[in-house]
Amino acid sequence: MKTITLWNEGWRFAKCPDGPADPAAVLAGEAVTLPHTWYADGDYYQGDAAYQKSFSLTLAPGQRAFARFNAVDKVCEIYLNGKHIGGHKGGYTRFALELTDALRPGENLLTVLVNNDAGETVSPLMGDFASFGGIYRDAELVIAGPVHFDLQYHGSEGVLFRTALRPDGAGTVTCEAHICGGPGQVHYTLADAEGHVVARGDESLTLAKPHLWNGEADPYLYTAAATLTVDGETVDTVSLPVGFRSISVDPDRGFFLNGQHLKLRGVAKHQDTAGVFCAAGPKHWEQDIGLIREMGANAVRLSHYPHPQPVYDLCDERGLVVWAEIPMLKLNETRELLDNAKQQLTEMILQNLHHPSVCFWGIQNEVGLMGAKPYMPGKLRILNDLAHALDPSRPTTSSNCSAVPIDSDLNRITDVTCYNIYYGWYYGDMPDHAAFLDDFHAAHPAMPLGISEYGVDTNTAYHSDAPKVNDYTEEYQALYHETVYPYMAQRDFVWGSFVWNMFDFVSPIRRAANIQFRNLKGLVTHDRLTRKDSFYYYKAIWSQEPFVQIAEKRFEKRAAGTMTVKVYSNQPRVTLTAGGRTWTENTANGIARFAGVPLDMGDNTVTAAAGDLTDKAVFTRVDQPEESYVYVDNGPGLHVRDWFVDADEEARMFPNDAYSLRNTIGELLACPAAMKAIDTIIPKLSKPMRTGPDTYTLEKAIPYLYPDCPEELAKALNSELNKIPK
Ligand code: GCB
Repeated sequence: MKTITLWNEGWRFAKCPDGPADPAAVLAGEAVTLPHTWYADGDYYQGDAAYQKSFSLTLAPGQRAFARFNAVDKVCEIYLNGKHIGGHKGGYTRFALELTDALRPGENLLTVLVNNDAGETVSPLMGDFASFGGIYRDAELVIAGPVHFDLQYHGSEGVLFRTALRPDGAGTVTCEAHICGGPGQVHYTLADAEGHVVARGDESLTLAKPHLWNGEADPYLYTAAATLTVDGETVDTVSLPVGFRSISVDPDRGFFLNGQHLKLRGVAKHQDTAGVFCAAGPKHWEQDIGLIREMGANAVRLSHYPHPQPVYDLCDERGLVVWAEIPMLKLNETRELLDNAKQQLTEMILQNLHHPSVCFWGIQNEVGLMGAKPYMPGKLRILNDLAHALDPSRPTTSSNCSAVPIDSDLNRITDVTCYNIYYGWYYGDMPDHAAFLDDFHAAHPAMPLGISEYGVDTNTAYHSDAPKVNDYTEEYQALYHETVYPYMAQRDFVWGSFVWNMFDFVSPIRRAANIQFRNLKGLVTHDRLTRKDSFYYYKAIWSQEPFVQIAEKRFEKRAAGTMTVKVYSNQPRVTLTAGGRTWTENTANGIARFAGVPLDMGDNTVTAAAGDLTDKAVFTRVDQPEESYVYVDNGPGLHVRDWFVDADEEARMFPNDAYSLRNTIGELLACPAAMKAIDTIIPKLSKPMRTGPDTYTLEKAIPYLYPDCPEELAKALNSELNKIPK
């Protein structure tokens, strides 16, 4: 029988800035326990590193040993006793390598050389998140008998279970076993949630009346098991959770689960959590999925890469509809990159196709960010066809961005398509959502449209009673979500929407709102300790669990004599008590608003009640507006865009010894060659540059001087400036 042992203890680790370590030599490194990442805020090391583990292992005759890694970020080569035993390219999927032939009696030395450089051939090549680096999910030692299910089959368990519903309502499980080491007999069983075996078979399983997996309403799971026997003796088993459900997406009416319409109320999430970053574990995953369910979301986009297996398990158990995707965020012309994308897509699908929660395979996110290139559709079609070939049962999806016009071919590749839209944040105004959705639907009446991202950054320290774009206040984030979500909710043709993002997450290139290295679009902070006001907005309109929550509690100090108290609740009416007076209001769009509530100097306790539910807040009247609530941005404009450039590209684009957009306007005005380049490439800039303040860098000033400046033009100008030595 196969034994699987966690192999997380007893590793040594070292960064290797001078190049890969000698895999045959003992590593002088620090002792670490897996899961482990070398990422630290402010120390985003991208390069070579090594892990090493000494162990002894004696195998019985015929036994085989494997090292299995649930993820190594991002590329690794693995050696046993100095002998190369294999490698893996891609930081988010599982793989196993055989140790057997390189094992020796006594002590063995396993060396994992890891590299997390951006590179040009292994996705992701860029992104608004970290390639953290490390063996950051569990490692396992697997000892198998001579005949076993092939755990090297694209990192799967060696057995694939594909569930389907027949038109007569019967459930089927098509089983596909990959056996190593010789012939064997495979027998399959299906057990219900109580563990009773309800179907048996040698190739497939059939159940006349399956209990359906029905999302949050009833996430019912079965367990499918495969038993491998040789001469009547059991030599291997694999069991995986499965579920029976049907899904479809209609371009006019949206998503259907088991024939019933289900509007997908989604959020997106990255895998990192404060303190441990990507090396999160079960308690973090439980907490995250718990918060998503508490808010009442019924769908999650597990972005921008495959997440740990237990997270998909939790989604199965909690009834969340999952969008799973590969880390394809920049698509170049190289053959290697496409081959690697195919490998990562194959691994994602074959490792996850048993999960009933997974309903969409995402093949790309914003590859057209810098403009769709003619080679892109062909390459994406290859990925789309591969996804269909591996799993015809699920729709493929993709996310485009504002740089991709509605009529682009990139909107004609996957079964359903989506946009990441940021009207009211990076560009445009909040009401622009309506026209965009309607225009897309009119142009593509047969293409189901979803919104794969929308959101704004906020630092919960900042507050305003007149919130506006780019002020990073908690109140602007709330206003934005309250305003824009109804545009999507009211349109049946929008099959789903996914808030960007459920949690603040690490982005090493961000500096906005005085919090470094974070994208702050979360509804919950990175440490999961603070639910921002917007969280309660969604809870009010999505969750069935009765609650009442006074908004703006962190906006405690008030300088005016009255305030509008906003209360989020999923109850029809809310009563507010303050200063001995009482008001009652109906809720609309999850909000009850009480205008003109008087505030006395000092503390004012306000109580909101709906039935038995109550919530309390204290607002303190002060003489002067609280200065710390205002974000002072000493370089306005570009923070919100600066992730468009990744760290490597950044070093190339902004060299120290030549001019670039990072020079101040004053420096550029003083350099005739630079001004000649500006007058030639973006003549629109030259007048406002001469008349406005000259202390900002041109990069930060462009959105003000020429708000619609095409990114391509700015890049072209930057390249010309780079030719002028300082
Ligand atoms: C996007 C990207 C996502 C970013 C997000 C943002 O469109 O797909 O990775 O994090 O925008 O916050 O700018």
